[in-house]
Amino acid sequence: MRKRLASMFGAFALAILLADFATAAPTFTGIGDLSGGQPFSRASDISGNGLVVVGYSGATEGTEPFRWTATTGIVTLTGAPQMIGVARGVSADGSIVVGDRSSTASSAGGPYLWTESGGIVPLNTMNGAVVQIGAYAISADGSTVGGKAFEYPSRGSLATGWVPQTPANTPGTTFGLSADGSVAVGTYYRGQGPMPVRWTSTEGFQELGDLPGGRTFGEAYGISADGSVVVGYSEVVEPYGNQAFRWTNESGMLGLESPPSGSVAFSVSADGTLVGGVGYWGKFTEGVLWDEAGHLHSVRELLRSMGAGDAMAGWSLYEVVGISEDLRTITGNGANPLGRAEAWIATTSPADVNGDWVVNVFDINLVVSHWGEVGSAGDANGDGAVNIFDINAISAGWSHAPGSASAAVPEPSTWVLLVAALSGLALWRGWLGIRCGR
Ligand SMILES: [Ca+2]
Ligand SMILES: [Ca+2]
Ligand SMILES: [Ca+2]
Repeated sequence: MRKRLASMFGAFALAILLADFATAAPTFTGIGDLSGGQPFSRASDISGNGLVVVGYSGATEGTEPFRWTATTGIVTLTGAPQMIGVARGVSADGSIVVGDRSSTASSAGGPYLWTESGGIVPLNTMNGAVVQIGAYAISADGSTVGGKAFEYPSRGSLATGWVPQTPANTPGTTFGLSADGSVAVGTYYRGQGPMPVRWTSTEGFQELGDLPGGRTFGEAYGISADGSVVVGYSEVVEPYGNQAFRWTNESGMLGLESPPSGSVAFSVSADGTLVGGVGYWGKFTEGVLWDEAGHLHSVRELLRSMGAGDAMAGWSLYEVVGISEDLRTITGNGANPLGRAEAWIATTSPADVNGDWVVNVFDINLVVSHWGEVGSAGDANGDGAVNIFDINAISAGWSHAPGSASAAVPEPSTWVLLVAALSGLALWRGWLGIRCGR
């Protein structure tokens, strides 16, 4: 017994030593811009697997759609320049992209769908007539495209072409689709302005409500994978003082925590827990994330508190437009150190094992609950095992936020870490006991 305790103490001491070498940093990367033309890029969406960002960028002949991966960098969508247009949506695996293009001498303009194998497929007809504009969303499985045709909220596929969402008696746009494409969200125009709406084939349009104050006015931009959570904005102070909302069937429309000058939510994670968008503090614009409780966090502060301050030096982060399925990667837009508009991509710290963009006691709890397992849940240091080294990786990567990001969560005082480590050791000991008892 004494020998076992001694060996455990030895492991614990070794882990403490190794903590100094733990690397648990988030990443922040500018996406760059296409060569030639205006030096800017703008992200529209990120694939569910977090590996592909799509958007548009200035190039020699004008604005071209781009597709970005870590290995290829930013490349024009077709590989062939001079397709003037934008990319707005990408499928979960990154292989299918939708957007709009301008007409040229050789091709009609309008919505398109792009695949790695098939290249550009025009989506510009409905019932044989040329559709005006445009494709805004694609379902995670790539089966369904959403947008507007003849100014009406519409959806469709390569097989069906565009189909107006019915009843279609008001102009509007579909901005988001559930993973299987069966639920659409967006806006239609009625009364004082756009109304946030949710649509299914069986129920048709459902107005999502309005936050108190201002006009009855808003838009829905993001939807969870199962279609149960919708995010967007609603006007609360006339004119155009907007507040981000999160809607569920159970709660209805609820306002998310908002800075003094307003906010807009653009994106929600597949599981509905993490929301991304923009917050306005007077003349300052900040990319923000809302946690599951609806609390607001500056992305800049979250990244800085986890140790990515240097990578962001000189950048302004203006908005978050996409979140990967595992919550760990986000994309957005900002201004680079030269003051030019540039898209960016960021990943949370490996020590943030529960993917809420804060490294704190809840990450330790997750490690403890997976103690002794082999696998990725709770593996903060990426060695495939869940043990004391993960507790140390978390303590090394702990969020040290001066602002609101961690205000609700205590700093890792010695007793917190000690209790966590001891409870982990107790579990570990139990696990060893079972193993030795065979
Ligand atoms: Ca209102
Ligand atoms: Ca966390
Ligand atoms: Ca580990």
